[in-house]
Amino acid sequence: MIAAVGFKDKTIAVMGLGRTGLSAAKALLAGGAKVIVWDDNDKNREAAIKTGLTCQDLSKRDWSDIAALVLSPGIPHTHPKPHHVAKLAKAVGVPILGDTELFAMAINAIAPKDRPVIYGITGTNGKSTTTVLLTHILREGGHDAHAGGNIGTACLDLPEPHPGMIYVLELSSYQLELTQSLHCNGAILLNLSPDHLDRHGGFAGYEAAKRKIFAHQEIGDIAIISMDDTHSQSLCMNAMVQGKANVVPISAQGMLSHGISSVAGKLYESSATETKMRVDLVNAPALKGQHNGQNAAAAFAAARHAGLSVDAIATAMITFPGLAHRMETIGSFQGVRFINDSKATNADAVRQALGTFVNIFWIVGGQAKSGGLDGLQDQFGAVEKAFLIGEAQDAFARQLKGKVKAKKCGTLDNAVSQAFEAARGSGLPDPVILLSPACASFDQFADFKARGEGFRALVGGLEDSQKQKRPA
Ligand code: UMA
Repeated sequence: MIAAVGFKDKTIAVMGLGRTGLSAAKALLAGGAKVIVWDDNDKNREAAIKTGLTCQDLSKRDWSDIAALVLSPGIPHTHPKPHHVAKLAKAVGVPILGDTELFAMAINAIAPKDRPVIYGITGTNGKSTTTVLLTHILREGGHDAHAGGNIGTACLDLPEPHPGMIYVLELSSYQLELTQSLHCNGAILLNLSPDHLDRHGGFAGYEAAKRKIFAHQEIGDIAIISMDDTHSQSLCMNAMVQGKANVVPISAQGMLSHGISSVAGKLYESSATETKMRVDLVNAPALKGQHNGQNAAAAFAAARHAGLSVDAIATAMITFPGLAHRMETIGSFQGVRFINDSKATNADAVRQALGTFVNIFWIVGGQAKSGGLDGLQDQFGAVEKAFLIGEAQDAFARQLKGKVKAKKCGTLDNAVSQAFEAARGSGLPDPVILLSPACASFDQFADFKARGEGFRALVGGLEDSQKQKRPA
C-alpha cells in the first residue's frame, strides 16, 4: 500500500466505497489524515464501518473542516449530471481528487533520483492487454514491475515505491479526468473512438481527459501514440510539435517511416536510416489479430524505453499468457469452441473479435452504449446467429433486423444453452460461441469480470452435463 501525502491531520471525505474508495481511505489514514467516508449503498457503508472507517452522510454534514473530496471514478462529477456530493463540494470550494492524483502526489514527494518509473496506458480499447503485456515483458526482463489502475488493483494498493521499481498503470478517462499532477515517464495512447460520451459531455471532453496522460511529460520521457485513427493521429502530431517527450508513433495498419509498425504479424522498428523486423508475433499465441499487433507495438516501444533488448522483449512476448475475459478460449467440446470476450464493452472492441473468428454464435447485449452496434455491419458475415441478452436486447434486435438472425434470450444462462444447441446442430466447421457483449454489464452483473466468470461457470456446467449424458 502507498501512503497518501500532503493531508496529515486534515479531514478528507471519501465518496464511494468500492475498490478506489476503500484503498484511498486506507492510504489517507496511513498518511495521517482524518478520513470520513460515504457510499449511497447501505451495505457498502456497513461493511466499511466494520473495518473501522468513519461513515458520515456527506450531504448532511458541515463541510467547513473538509480539505478535499476523494471521488471514485464511477461517480459522475460533471456529466450527465453531477452526483449531489460532488455538487456540494464544488459549491463550498472543496477540491475533488481521484485516487490516481493521490498516487501522483505520493510519487512526486519522493526525491527525483529515487522515484519509480511510471508507464501510463490509455485509449478506448486494448488498455488492459497492453498493461498486462508490458508488465509481463518488464518482469521477464528482470524489472520489479507492478500493474494497477483501471485494470483492477487500485493504484494506491500497489506495493510501496522504491528506486528502480516500475508502475504500469491502466488509466481510464474517468481516472485521468480527476488527475492533475501525474508524471508518466512513458505515456501510451492506443486509440481513440467515441466511448463514455455521456460521462464527458461529448467527444471533446473524452479526448481532453485522455490527453491528460501527456500533461507532465519531460525530456527523456516517451509518448507512444497510435497513427491508426484520426483523433490519435492529430494528438501524435501535436505531441511531436511540442517536442518535450520523445514521440514514438505506432501502427497496426501499415509500415511507418518512423516508429513501431505491426505488419502481417511482425513488429518492425523504423528510424530515419533503417527499418528492421524485430518480433515475429506468429510465435506469440496470445497476441494474434491486428488489435494485438497494436498492443504489442506499444509494449515494445515502452520496453525499449525501459532499456530491454529486442531479444528479451521477443522472448517475453512468446511466453505472454494473454488476458482473461479478452478473446479468451475457455473450452471446446462436442466440436464447439467457447470464447469469453466479456471485456468487449463497446462496438469497437467487438469488431476485433468478429474479425478474428468465423461461424460465430454471438452472445451480445447488456447495458448499451450510445450507438449500440453501429459500425459493425461489415463484420456481420462472420456471424451465424446472435443471442441477445440484457436491457439492450430489444434495441439490438431492431438494429440487427434483416442483417443477422437474432433471438432474444434475456439472460446469459438462456443464451449459452440456446447458442450451444444451435452451434452443435449447425453442421458448420469449428463453430464458435462468442460472448462479446458490446455493452456494459451493470444491468445484470457487478462488472465485466463477473459476467465473464458467469460465462465460464455456465460453460463448465454445460460440459459436465454433456459428460453425464454420454453412455458409460
Ligand atoms: N457509488 C455511490 N454512488 C453512485 C455511484 C457509485 O455511492 O452514484 C458507489 C458504489 O456503491 C460503489 C462505489 O461507488 O461502492 C463504486 O465506485 P466505482 O464505480 O468508481 O468502482 P470502483 O470499485 O472504485 O472501481 C474503479 C473502476 N470502476 C469504474 O471506473 C466504473 C474500476 O474499473 C477500477 O478497476 C477500480 O476503480 C480500480 O482502479 C472498472 C471499469 O469498469 C474495470 N472501468 C471503466 C471501463 O473500463 O470502461 C472506466
